[in-house]
Amino acid sequence: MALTLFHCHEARSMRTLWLINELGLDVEVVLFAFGRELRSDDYLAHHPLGRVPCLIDNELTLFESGAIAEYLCETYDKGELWREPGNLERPQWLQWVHYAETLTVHSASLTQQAIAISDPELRSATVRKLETKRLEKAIEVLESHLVNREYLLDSGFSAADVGVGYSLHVGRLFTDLSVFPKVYAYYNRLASREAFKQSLPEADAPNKIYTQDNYWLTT
Ligand SMILES: N[C@@H](CCC(=O)N[C@@H](CS)C(=O)NCC(=O)O)C(=O)O
Repeated sequence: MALTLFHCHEARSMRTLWLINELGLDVEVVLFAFGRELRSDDYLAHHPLGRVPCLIDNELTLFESGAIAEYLCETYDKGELWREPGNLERPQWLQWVHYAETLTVHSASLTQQAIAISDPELRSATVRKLETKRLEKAIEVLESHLVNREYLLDSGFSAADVGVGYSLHVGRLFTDLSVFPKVYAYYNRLASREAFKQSLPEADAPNKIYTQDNYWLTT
């Protein structure tokens, strides 16, 4: 088997796993608990920051989910998920593949505030409010873009939807997506895909980062 993916349930590595599943590739998934396990010397030899995703393809090691998406598409896609250089939609494809991170940085910060910082005294209501607002602003951009569109590109589903779809999967835990009807329908369209479902943990899987239905009504 050529591909190995280092993964934590519903972390950004889900973006990579989902794309691999869309591409129908074989992969060995090495699953970590989200936390200290990522800082072992063995893993730091692959990813210098001890984060996920990290993908190994034979001699090649890559970390950074947007770059991994580009690499997987240009190496393994038969033309459906990729928009190759020269394709008229290439610039838009690149923009949305990487816009996924514009969304996810806010959810990552909110994850830190609501989950990773276990002592409530150390959490910041101000950071939480600010990051929620910034996440919502970034979702508003999608809401406008998705008027009369089913997917980010006019030509249809692509790896950009995988990247952004993952961001919404986590973003919906921190703000009510139904407030954005186009985005809500778009997320549900993506979440009904088999490859998406295959990338989710089992309901009772151990070591999940997110164990509540959402974090915007509580704490
Ligand atoms: N921009 C990077 C971010 C990678 C990242 O920060 N991953 C998080 C999971 S969503 C992580 O591994 N965090 C563990 C930690 O910070 O200790 C990417 O998209 O690959």
